[in-house]
Amino acid sequence: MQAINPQRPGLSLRHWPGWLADADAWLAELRHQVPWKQEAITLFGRTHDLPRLTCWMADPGCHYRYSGIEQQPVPWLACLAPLRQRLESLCGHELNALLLNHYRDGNDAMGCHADDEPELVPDASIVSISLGASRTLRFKPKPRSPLAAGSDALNLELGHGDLLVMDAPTQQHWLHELPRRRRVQSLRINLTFRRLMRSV
Ligand SMILES: O=C(O)CCC(=O)C(=O)O
Repeated sequence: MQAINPQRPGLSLRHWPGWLADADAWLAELRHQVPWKQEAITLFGRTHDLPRLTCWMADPGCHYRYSGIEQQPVPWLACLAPLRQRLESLCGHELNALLLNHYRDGNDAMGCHADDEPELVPDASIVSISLGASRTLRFKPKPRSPLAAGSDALNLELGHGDLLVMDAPTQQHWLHELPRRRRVQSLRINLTFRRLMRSV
C-alpha cells in the first residue's frame, strides 16, 4: 500500500488511508476495554473537563506531562502488543508509550499543540491510528519556525483504520489540532504511539 506524503516545508508525514484491517473490531474492543478517564485542566484559576476522554499506557519509567497534567500510566492492553510491534518495525524504533483519545462526538476536540515536550525522544516518529468517525487533523506552521512560518495550513482527513506517521522534523516546525465538527454525531478513537525517554 502506497503512503500519501503531503508536502509543506519542514513537514514530514506518511498517511495510509484504511491501513488497519479489522478496524471495526478494534473500535469495539478499545471502546470497551480501555479504562477511559475524564481529565480536567485548570486555566486562569478555573477548572474545565478536557473535551475528550483519555488513557495513557506506557512502559515503566516513562513519565509524561501535557496540558499541565502528569499522566499516570495504566498497563498495556495485551491485545495491543502485535500492533505495537508492527508499528515499531515500520518506524524503525521502539514505541514505549501510547496516548489514547476518545472523542464522543463532534463536540469533542483537541487544541493546537506540537508534541514537542522534553520527555519525547528528539527525532522519534509519532505514529497515529484513527478509528471511527472521520475527522480533520489540521496542521499549522509554528509562527517562529524559520522553515514553515508563512506556509499554508494543511487539513488532513483521517478516516476509519487510517495510519499517520509524523516523522522528524515535523514537531519542530508545525502545530496540529483536531477542531470541533458539530455535525459529527459518532465517536472517534485515536491512538498515538510515542517514544519517551526513560527515567529510572
Ligand atoms: O486525535 C488525533 O488525531 C490527534 C491526537 C493528537 O494530536 C495527540 O494525541 O497528540
